[in-house]
Formats: sequence, structure tokens, C-alpha cells
Amino acid sequence: MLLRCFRLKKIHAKCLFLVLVLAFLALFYLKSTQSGNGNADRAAKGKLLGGGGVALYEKKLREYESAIVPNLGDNGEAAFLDGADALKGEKALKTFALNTVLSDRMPLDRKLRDPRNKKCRKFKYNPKLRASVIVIFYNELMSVILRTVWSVILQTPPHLLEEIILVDDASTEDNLKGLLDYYVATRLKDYNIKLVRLKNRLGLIRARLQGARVARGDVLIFLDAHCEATESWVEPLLARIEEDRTAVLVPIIDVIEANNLAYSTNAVSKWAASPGQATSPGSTSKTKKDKHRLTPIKSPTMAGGLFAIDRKFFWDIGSYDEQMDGWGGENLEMSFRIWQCGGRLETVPCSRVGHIFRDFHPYSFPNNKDTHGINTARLAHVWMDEYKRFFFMHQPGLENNPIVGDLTHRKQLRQKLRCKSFKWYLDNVYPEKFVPDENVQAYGQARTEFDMCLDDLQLAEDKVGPLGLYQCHPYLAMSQFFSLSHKGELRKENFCAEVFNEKDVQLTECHGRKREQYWVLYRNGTVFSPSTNKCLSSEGVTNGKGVKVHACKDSVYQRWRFDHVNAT
Ligand code: LR7
Ligand code: MN
Repeated sequence: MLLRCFRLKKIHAKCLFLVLVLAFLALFYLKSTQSGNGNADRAAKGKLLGGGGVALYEKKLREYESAIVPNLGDNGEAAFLDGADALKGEKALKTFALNTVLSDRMPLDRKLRDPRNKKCRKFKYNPKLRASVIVIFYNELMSVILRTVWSVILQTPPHLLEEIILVDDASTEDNLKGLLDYYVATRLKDYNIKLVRLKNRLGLIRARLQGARVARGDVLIFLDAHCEATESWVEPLLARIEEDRTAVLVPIIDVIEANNLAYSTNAVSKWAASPGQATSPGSTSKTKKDKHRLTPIKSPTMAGGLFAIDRKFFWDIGSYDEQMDGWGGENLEMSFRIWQCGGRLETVPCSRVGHIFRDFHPYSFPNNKDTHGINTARLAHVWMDEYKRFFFMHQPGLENNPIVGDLTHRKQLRQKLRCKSFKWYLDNVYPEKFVPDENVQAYGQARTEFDMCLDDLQLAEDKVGPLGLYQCHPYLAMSQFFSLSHKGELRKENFCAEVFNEKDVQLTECHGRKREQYWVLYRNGTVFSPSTNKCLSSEGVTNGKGVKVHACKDSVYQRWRFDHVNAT
């Protein structure tokens, strides 16, 4: 009959009807398989019903629900299990970087105490915009995802919440398939939850893009799948965007501890990530005064996982680089792009969301590709102009490597949006950022006559450690890149060499007040410390140990040759 219809030249009424019916069926089928929204989830439940899975899922969920310990972890307090469970929990922590056993026992809708500064309660916001909250996940623990969802439902006034979009980046965990569908279709049936299933693993950047494509709210709010929103988290975000649609906002990000799920208010409020390093804690433009501010604070970069952006502005300003794979780098790409192309990035102190910080990635990456490196190389080429040299100094193997992929579209975007230069960004958005070869007397490797170089000895970023001596690398490695600033600081990034106990030299946070962090470089290569009246010396220092200051004398051990010395 259908074939005949196509063969007929004239459209037959019966045929038209048939075609219509078919179209309808197709549409219905599509909707129920894509499980796009609340209705579709009910359709999904229908599918489950047909398969006889419902009874099974219901049984499983009931079992799961009956194992939950009421009030465990209430107020965000640290929670502990007894006996065998405690041991299992410790084991889980080693495998998943998270106490999964504990999470499964903790109520999904646990009540947190209000972590905000008390004065935040005085602010009255009355936004009209509505949020689409997008949560992406790959093999996350179901109870952790659901606690994220419940915290959003419970902490967001219904009239401000358009929908919650869960994007499954092709997880392989069984629980995250039928059982999650069933949970959404039953326990969450009163809420507008969309579950988007990606057929193949696309990585977190493209997963977020897929979520953004189905979103209908005025504002997109992205969250990692292991977060907990707190009291009035959404109002200040929406209100600020209503005021300025080009403002992209980050809440204060509190730590939820992976071992006991304690909600700790020692916030890692902002991460000043710099290319070439993993995102890492540090302060950015926060001055002492800012510390007590409760209104939005300008922020040069963001951590990447939790932010709010006007939906239309998200697309206008170039959404994401779709050719970024896996994990990493997208946060800096977006930070630079927002500032350089006319938007602004802000931290909103009266909006707070907890995030579980894990010690390692509990998941693997396809083909073991260094997506963080590749993505960062992409953003360096597109956004950092000549400053990209610092990134490629750190990762020389990526500089002219085809693995980085084609950049035409992103470069076109930069032109189309008439974005400003990276120099403009540094001068205007991040003036306190130290640039290793600008405003300095000397920079590069600082070597002795025995081919030993000053080295940070891989000092962790938030630590204090010795200023080391190490064999000079044949190329300029970041660990040996030092500068002697105009101010007389011997520094690497935000670490300055400081004389300690009048003999040792350690790398510690720069304070800018000279004293033990003040050095004078003489023509002959002597590095003199006026506060101790001593000179930087490699005498008796073995490979991998810390340099010292000694009484100044004419000695090969007290001469340092920087790669570049500027004329004074
Ligand atoms: O292939 C993947 N597909 C995914 O969907 C890999 C991950 N994911 C999901 C994952 O399930 C999670 O929900 O993506 C989300 C982020 O992955 P995480 O939680 O493993 O990342 P992270 O918290 O260690 O890393 C930070 O940097 C990333 C760089 O790409 C992302 O921007 C993360 O969102 C970001 N997290 C935060 O900003 C949280 C707050 C940190 C602070 C302060
Ligand atoms: Mn995360």
C-alpha cells in the first residue's frame, strides 16, 4: 500500500492519511526513545513496563532506599559508617576517589546548613529569569548524581527553575541506565527532568553543548554531577544576569570531602588556572578588601564546572570549542574568550555550591589521549597571541603538532566578534599577573659554571619549599624558568626566593615588600641579598638540593648566568 502511494502521481486521500499516520508514529517513536522530557520519561516508563522491568527496578530501588540511614550527614556534617561498611568505604575511596558506600547510605535530600555570610540574607533578589540546570556525567555514582539533582530541586524556587537536564556521556555503568530512567520516571515525576543519552562518549565539553542545545530556560547553569546547591544559591545568579546579560557567573565553590561527604565552608572560591598547569587553587584578583565583599567580584578565570550564563549570550559568544575532546582546558578558553570578546566573568559570594573534590579521575580516557594538553594548545593558539610562548615552552611537543587539529573556525569566531588581544586581557583584567619576561632585569635559566640551574624541584603550587639546584635541562623547562623582576624579586610565577634563617633559601609566596625577598643582580653574576648581606651560592649543594646564601666572596659558586639579561 505504501509503495503504491509513492508510485501514484496524484496524491490520494487514503495515501495522505497513511503518510500522516506514519509520520505520527515515527514522531512518537522518536520522542519515546530520545527520552527528552517529562512526557518522554513517562514513555520510557511505558517501555520499561512493556519489558516487565518495572517490578525489578522497583524492587531494586526499594532495597536501595531502605538501606538509607535517616539524617546521616545532615547539616553537611562529616558522616561515618561502622564495622564492615567502614572498611568497604575505605576501599571504595581508593578505587573511586570517593566513599561510594557512604554516599549510598546518605539521604539523597540531606539538609545542609546555610553556608553563606550572614549578611547575604539581607539581600532581596527578585529575578524573573528562569534557569535550565545542566548536569553532565560519565560513570558517576547514581546516589551522587541524584543528590545533585535533589539539592537543585529543593534549593531552587520552582518558578525560577525551567528544567534540569541530565546529560549521560555514554556511561557504561549499569545502574545509570534503566534504573536511573526508572528513578526519574517515578521518584522525580513531578519535576521537569530531561535525560539526554549520548550514543558515544563525547567528553565533557561536547556533552555540555548537547545539554545546552535542548535547554529552554533563559539562563544556563552548568554543574558537575557531584555537587550540592545550598540556600538561595540561584537568586543572586539570575538577578545579576538580569542586570547584565554579558556577565558570566561562578558561585563560591565549597569543598565536599570525598571520604566523609562533609560540606566544608573553607571554600576554594576561585581557581586561578594558568595554561600549562592543571587547574589549581590560588587567588586571582582578590584583594583584602574583596575578601569581605558580598557583591559580584570580577574574576580573571574560572574553574569551569559550575557557572551561570545567559542562554542567548552563551551562543552569541561562541559556546564552546566543539573540537575540544575529553577533559580540560575549556575553562580557560571560555574565561579568555568572555573577557576578550566583551563579556565579564564574576564570582558571586552570596551563591554557594559544594563540589566533591576527588584525588584522581575515577574514569579513564579513550585512547589515553592528553586532552588537557591538546585543548590547552588549541586555546593558546586562538586566544593568547604571542603569550602562547609560555605554554609551548612548557609543552614543546604540542607546538606544531597536527594532533591539535584545525583552528579555522575558532579564529574566524575571534575575528567575527572583534575580540581584544591577550595583552589587553593581561593589562586590564589581570594586571597583577606576573609575566616572566616583562618588567624584569633578567630571565630564563640561571646557571652555574658547572651547568647546574636554579630549579623549583617540582614544588607543589600551594607549598613552600627550597629553591633548588638541578642539572640544567637541555631545553627551557618551566621548572627552571626564573626571573629577576624590576622590584628585585627572584621569582617563578607567584613564588619568590626568600632567605630563611639567614642561610637557606626557600620559595614562598611573593609579598612585594622586599626584605628577605629582595635581591640585587650584579654585572658579574653575583646575586646579592641586602637584608642578610650575603650572596646566593651553590657551594656544596648537590643535585636536587637547596641553594644557600653565604658570605660574599669572589667565587665560581656565587656566579649565576641568566639566559637573558636586559640592559639597564
Ligand atoms: O568524559 C567525560 N565526560 C563527562 O561527562 C569526563 C567527565 N565527564 C563529567 C563528569 O562526570 C563530571 O560531572 O564531567 C564533569 C567534570 O568532570 P570531573 O568532575 O572529573 O572534573 P573536575 O571537577 O576534576 O575538573 C574541573 O575541570 C574540568 C576541566 O575540563 C571541568 O571544567 C570540570 O567541570 C571542573 N570542575 C570544577 O570546576 C569543579 C570545581 C573546582 C573548583 C574550585
Ligand atoms: Mn568535578
